Amino acid sequence: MKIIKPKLHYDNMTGVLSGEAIGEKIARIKDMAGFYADENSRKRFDQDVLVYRVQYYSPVPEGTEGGLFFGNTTVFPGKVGDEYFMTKGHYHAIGNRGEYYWCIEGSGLLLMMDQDNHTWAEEMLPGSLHYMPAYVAHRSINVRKEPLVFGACWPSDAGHEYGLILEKGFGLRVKEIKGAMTLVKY
Ligand code: M6P
Ligand code: ZN
Repeated sequence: MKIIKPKLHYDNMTGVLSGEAIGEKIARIKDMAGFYADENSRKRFDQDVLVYRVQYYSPVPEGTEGGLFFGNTTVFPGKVGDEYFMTKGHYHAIGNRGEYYWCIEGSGLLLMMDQDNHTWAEEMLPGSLHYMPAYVAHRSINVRKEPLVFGACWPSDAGHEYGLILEKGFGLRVKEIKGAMTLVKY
């Protein structure tokens, strides 16, 4: 019997993937319109600055029922006004799909929000594992001066619903106020 060599490699220390069918998604300041409280500061920023980068393995086409995607996200350090760099945050387009995150490097907060806008935060630090239940929106925030790197695994038909986040916000914002990380209401 032929033993097949692995087609994919995952670096446990850095979360970096290599091999076939690996895609990349990047978000720059210009892609973040409407997500930060201070839209004027965002507009004044160098629009090409990277806020976060996602690298992910897609063994099946997006939208395939029963498949899984596996990736890593790096949220770079920085702030728009007094609000830390973060991912856009999303519900799943198919709401009853869950997801796992695990923190690899750096530290930050994972904000989660249910459908009634009830919002809570979990600390992300190397080794922390986070289960995001169905119907719960998720956003990660880098609250330090080093990159925040975390892994993720999600169903290939989950999809991303950003419209609702733009419309109703995320319950809480994470800002640096008088030098300290502070959670404030939207
Ligand atoms: C993780 C996964 C991806 C998501 C990415 C960035 O890698 O949850 O599905 O796209 O984080 O998050 P967002 O799409 O909310 O900006
Ligand atoms: Zn998700």
